Amino acid sequence: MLIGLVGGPSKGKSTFFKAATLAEVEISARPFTTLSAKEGEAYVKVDCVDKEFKTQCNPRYGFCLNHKRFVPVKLMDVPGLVEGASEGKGMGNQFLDSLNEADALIHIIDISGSTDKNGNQVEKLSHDPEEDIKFLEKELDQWYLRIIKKGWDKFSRTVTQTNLDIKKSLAKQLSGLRVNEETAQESIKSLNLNHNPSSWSGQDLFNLARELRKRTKPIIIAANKIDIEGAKFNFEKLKEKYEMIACSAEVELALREAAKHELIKYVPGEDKFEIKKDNENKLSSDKKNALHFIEQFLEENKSTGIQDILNKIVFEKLKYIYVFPGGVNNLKDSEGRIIPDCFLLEEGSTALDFAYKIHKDLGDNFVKAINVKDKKPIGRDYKLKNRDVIEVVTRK
Ligand SMILES: Nc1nc2c(ncn2[C@@H]2O[C@H](COP(=O)(O)OP(=O)(O)OP(=O)(O)O)[C@@H](O)[C@H]2O)c(=O)[nH]1
Ligand SMILES: [Mg+2]
Repeated sequence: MLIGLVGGPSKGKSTFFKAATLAEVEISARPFTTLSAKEGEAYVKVDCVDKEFKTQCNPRYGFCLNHKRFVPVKLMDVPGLVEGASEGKGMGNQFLDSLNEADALIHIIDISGSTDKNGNQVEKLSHDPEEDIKFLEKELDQWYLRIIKKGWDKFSRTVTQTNLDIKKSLAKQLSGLRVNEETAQESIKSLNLNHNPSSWSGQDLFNLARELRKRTKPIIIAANKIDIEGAKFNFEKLKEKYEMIACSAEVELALREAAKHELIKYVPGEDKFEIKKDNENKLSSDKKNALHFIEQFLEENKSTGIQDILNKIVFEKLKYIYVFPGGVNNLKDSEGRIIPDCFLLEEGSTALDFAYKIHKDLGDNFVKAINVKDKKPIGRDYKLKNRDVIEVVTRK
């Protein structure tokens, strides 16, 4: 799974990326700091099943803190987008194509209104963040349209002349945008388009681009820089109209770095942190003040918002579920790790899909599965539920 971070320059994409992945990336108030796309590992946070089994897991990937399991998902940081990016303005459009692979997008906006559309610093609350939301959607639509238009004449002629199945042909033509037959079919239907693409107008193509973009790249808006005084005013104003979560990438980054340097204990997504005992006297007054500010911020906002955004996009927007492989009498792998894995699967996945997700051989030789929690057998078509622990029994 890949989640892309998008938005105008200086809105805080790289700060969000660094806070979520702790990867080294450059952050600065100068617009266009990021020059190329970069991938890193972020995490969704789930309740680990280890507690239910009265044990402590040892994840192979990700980590587990206080029985909260952090399961890896790929995150991508990209350069800032400006108006006209789809026509090559700003950093151009080449990096937009690197978002082809993204399952969903997080749109980072500066809800404090202290950066303009080109990323320049301005008086706070002076730039209307709603403009950024509108322009980004438009740029993404134009990006899809550009790809659709590539080779469109030949494509539409062939489909019309040889009477090809439109949903199949469209899915094939736009597979780079992750358009499948179902998405193609639903989009054509919802736009009331006929099955003769040569007759579609320019407006039809634009509508199709928009429809496909919405279906293949669900978006959550991250209302960033909520820590800046006055930002809440903008947030309250816009939250009725748009689906957005308030966040402070900067506060999350400070917490994650302090935890990395073992100054504090912090479980990402929580509303509190703890200064490690022997550190209390060693902290400089600057650090103490910063931690005090963060403490107040968390008290007021309940969390930095970063984890909420990642979880919401994966579990609510993309509707993934999480399932653990395990054995009825043994939760360890061959290297002694307890409940080493946790897999993210699409809603509706079956026991057989799960077997294939672990290994092709497990799928090919699938006999049955066992629900480890109640030790009952389940068939290949069993629909998996969140927090299931499943043992796959094979022929060999
Ligand atoms: N107050 C506050 N400042 C933030 C926050 N997030 C980012 N910033 C600041 O905003 C500026 C831009 O941050 P970046 O993360 O580099 O922004 P970007 O969106 O990656 O910018 P480009 O790479 O130029 O597109 C930096 O000075 C950050 O310190 C936040 O949550 N609160
Ligand atoms: Mg950046």
